[in-house]
Order: sequence, then structure tokens, then C-alpha cells
Amino acid sequence: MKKLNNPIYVTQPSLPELEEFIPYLQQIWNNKILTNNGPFHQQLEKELAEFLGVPFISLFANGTLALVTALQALRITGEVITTPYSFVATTHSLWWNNIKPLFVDIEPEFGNIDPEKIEAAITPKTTAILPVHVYGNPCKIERIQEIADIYGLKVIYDAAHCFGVNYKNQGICNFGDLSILSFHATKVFNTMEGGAIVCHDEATKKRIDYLKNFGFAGETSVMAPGINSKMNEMQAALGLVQLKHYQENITKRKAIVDSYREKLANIQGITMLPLPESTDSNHSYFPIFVDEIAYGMGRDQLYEKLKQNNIFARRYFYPLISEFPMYKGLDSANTANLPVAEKLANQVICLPLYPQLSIGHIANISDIINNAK
Ligand code: T4K
Repeated sequence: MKKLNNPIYVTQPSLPELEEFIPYLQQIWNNKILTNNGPFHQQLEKELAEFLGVPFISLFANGTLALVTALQALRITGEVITTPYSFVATTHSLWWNNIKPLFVDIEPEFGNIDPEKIEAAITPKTTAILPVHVYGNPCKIERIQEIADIYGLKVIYDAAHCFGVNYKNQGICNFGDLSILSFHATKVFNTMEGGAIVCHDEATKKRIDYLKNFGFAGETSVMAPGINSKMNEMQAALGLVQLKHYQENITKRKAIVDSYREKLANIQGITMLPLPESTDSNHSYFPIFVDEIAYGMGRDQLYEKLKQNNIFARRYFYPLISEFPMYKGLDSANTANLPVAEKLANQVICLPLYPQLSIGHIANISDIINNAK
């Protein structure tokens, strides 16, 4: 096997041709509206609501600020049930709102929060559940809602990986009280940095829009200690162009995933996630799981081996969020409470996946995994 000349990273942002973006920049330069709910911002909100099949969407500077604001919009306090198997921003959004996270273990099939472990974690201070549709695969949505309804809890989905995913023939962001999206450079749809909150009614959208603009409800009235988390016009303009190319990118992603699935199908000790039911996937990540004994080599060794070959995969999500120093002391962070999450975090590698990845690269990566031992 020949080492690749150029490094291959876990992802590479998709961008349109520069020429396609320039007329939008020209318009911004002409009209001098750079931010604060400008024309591109309004247009992107409209187009995204339609495209994602959701009633209301508010654009944000990034997904993390969308999460922080979503919790404020619903006035969430006290303790919130969440998953340790995610990007650290999920739990940080609670910390920024002075909310105590209650970590609950995940289910082994897709790595999403295990609804059957939620009830035992609920305390009188619990006000909400913050699950994550990890890798874009739907959580057990119906069961989570059932528990939330019984205990009077809000559900805010971290749907950062879920742009364009449909579940049971509707946009996945229609479930729960709110969902947040990320349009970061590394996501299937990017505005360089960016994010959004999806909500179901106009009053909530209004409150979210106030909160992302310092709390201003009019020129001289401030209704809450809001923050500045608005998406600017350059980001929104890029979003409008990116949307035109979304479907072709997803088609390419699907072909890559199909190719990985075929090439890695029969390697002892390497497992892949199953295909989720009733779901139109966005093929955002391609995690594999390494069983050290069956494969004959540990996850970290394989990760290093890939690196030696100029392939920079990532261990999303290792370490667990509950392992970071600011959360480690919590009772719910105890590893005895999180055996499934611990196992997946110690076995996972996300392989490179982006529309420009060539079939040759996939073959190369798969060969390394096949022959690493
Ligand atoms: N909730 C969940 C479940 C999330 O996964 C995330 C973000 C959030 C909330 C928060 O949303 P945002 O506030 O980010 O909108 C990356 C991303 O920074 C982060 O957005 C993402 N999740 C997380 C899973 O992955 P890193 O630290 O791994 O990114 P980085 O910079 O190492 O990028 C990975 C590779 O991508 C690089 O090795 C090279 C390539 N790359 C990256 C960037 C940024 C490029 O080629 N160009 C680029 O501009 O966190």
C-alpha cells in the first residue's frame, strides 16, 4: 500500500464555485446591509423552512449559540437529562445556562440516548431532556416524547448532524419542542459557521429572534437579557448558494457510504451502524467500531495506522463529555452509569466522508483497515 501524498481529513467543506457566490457579495457591497435580519437572512429562513419542511426557523451565528438560546427560549432551569456521547457543545450549552447535566447512557444500536434509562434519572429539579440525533440517525423519538409528556418535561433536540434528514416522511426537526441545527464548515450543509433553531409557533420564533438580538423587542424595548448570536449576511448568502448544491452532495455522500459498506462488510471485529428505519439519511458521518479482540488490534492502533498513511480520521465521540474535567465530578458522570457510552467511545473511528472523496481513496482506506493487523 502506498502512503497518500496529500493528507485526507475526516471531512472537507463543500463550497460552490466562487463565481456563483460573487453576485451575492456584490449585492451586499451595494446595499450595505451586513447583518441584523437583512434580505439574505430573511430569504434563507424562508427557503430553509420550505426545504426542511418545518414551520419556523431562526438562523444563528453557530449551532452552539443556537443551543444556548434554545434553552433560554423555553426558560429551562435546574437539571436536564442528556447524553455523554456527543460533541462537547451539547453539554456546554447547559453549563452556560447554569443548568446541571444529568448524563444518561446510550443505546448500543445507534449510540443515541437510551430512553429506557431516562426515567430513573429524573429528579424533582429536572425540567427537560436534551437528546442528540448522533451521526444524523433519529433518536427513539416516540418513546422520548412519551416520557417527556408523563413527567412534564420539554424536549430540545440537538439535531446538529441532521440537516435534511427526514423521519417518517417529515423533517426530523418537527419533533420535540425545539431542534437546533449546525451549519459549521464540517457539516453536510455549511455557511462556514452557522446554525438554527426550529420551532413550531410564531410566538416562540419571535422570542427566539429577540433573544438572539440582545433581547430587543423594538427600538427602545428590551424584553430579556439576550445575546448577540445572529447570522450575518455573508453567511446567509452562502447558505442560499449551498442549498442549490445540497442534493448533488448528498447523492455523492451516499455513493461513498455504499462503497465503504461494501468494502468493510466482512472484516472480523469491525462493525458499522445499521441503516435506520423510516429515515432519509444525510450520510453525514461514517463511524466504524473496532473490537480489539476480534479485530486483533485496538481502535487507537488502527487510528494511528491510518494517520501513518496520511489519513486523518477522527474519534467522534471520544472521550465522553462526562470525562472532561468540568463534568467528571458529577454523580451521573460515573463510568459505572455509562457502560454503553464508554464502550462505543473506546471503539469508534469516523472515517473520511465528503462529496469530493474519490473511490480510489475509499479503496485505499478500506485496504488499510483490511490489512492493518
Ligand atoms: N452539537 C453537536 C452534536 C455537534 O456535533 C456540534 C458541532 C455542535 C453541537 C456545535 O455546533 P457548532 O457551534 O460547531 O455549529 C468539529 C466542528 O468544529 C464541530 O462543529 C462539530 N460539531 C464537531 C463534531 O466537529 P473538530 O474540533 O473536530 O473540528 P476540526 O477543526 O478539527 O475539523 C475536522 C477536520 O475537518 C479537520 O481536520 C480538517 C477539516 N476542516 C475543518 C474546518 C473547520 C476543513 O477542511 N476546513 C475547515 O474549515 O470539531
